[in-house]
Amino acid sequence: MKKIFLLMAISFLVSSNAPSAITIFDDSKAAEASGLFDHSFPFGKTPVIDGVLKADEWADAASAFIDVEEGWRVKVFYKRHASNLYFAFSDLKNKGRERYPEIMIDAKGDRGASWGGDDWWLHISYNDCEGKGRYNVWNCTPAKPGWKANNFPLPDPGTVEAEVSYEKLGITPGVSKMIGLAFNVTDTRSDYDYWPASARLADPSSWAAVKLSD
Ligand SMILES: [Ca+2]
Ligand SMILES: [Ca+2]
Repeated sequence: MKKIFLLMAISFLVSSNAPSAITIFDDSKAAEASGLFDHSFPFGKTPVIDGVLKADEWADAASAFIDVEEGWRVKVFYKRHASNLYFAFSDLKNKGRERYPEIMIDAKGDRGASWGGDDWWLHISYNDCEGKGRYNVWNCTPAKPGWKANNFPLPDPGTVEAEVSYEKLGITPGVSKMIGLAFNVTDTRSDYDYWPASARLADPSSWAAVKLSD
């Protein structure tokens, strides 16, 4: 019965050109594999954006991970408070190499297959880079309006914390809604690894559906 339901849900998504609404799956593993797992974006206490993960600072966050290669796993945390979304990435360095975190947000949660004006790309490396409706926009500066992060160079193991305001994203705080969310750790040349693993930078419909609710 679960498989039948899932096949029906997938066939609806494939056949419909309409913006896909929230799809309820009853098979969480298959839903996660499809990138449509319903994650929640928990409300938590405000962290200090200093590149140091203090004890309990992220204990109330949701977590995810990105396997770069065997023996190299980047951990990701995300949570929200009254007017900001918060993110942390740890283990961005391994044996002298580094990966730069990127946060992708489909603010309307419309799951468009191509980038729209509500889709954001935030890149953190030696500077901050951002794109609204575009990605790989390399007009990078030490800081950008509406969000902040600690930048490279980083001490081992490589930790970035970031704060992104609801206002920047055009999201009204305190309103229960679905957004699209994905993370990427990249060397900016040839290597890209994502959460969800099936996510792709070019396709916002491949990002995770995450619930902002109070
Ligand atoms: Ca901190
Ligand atoms: Ca969108």
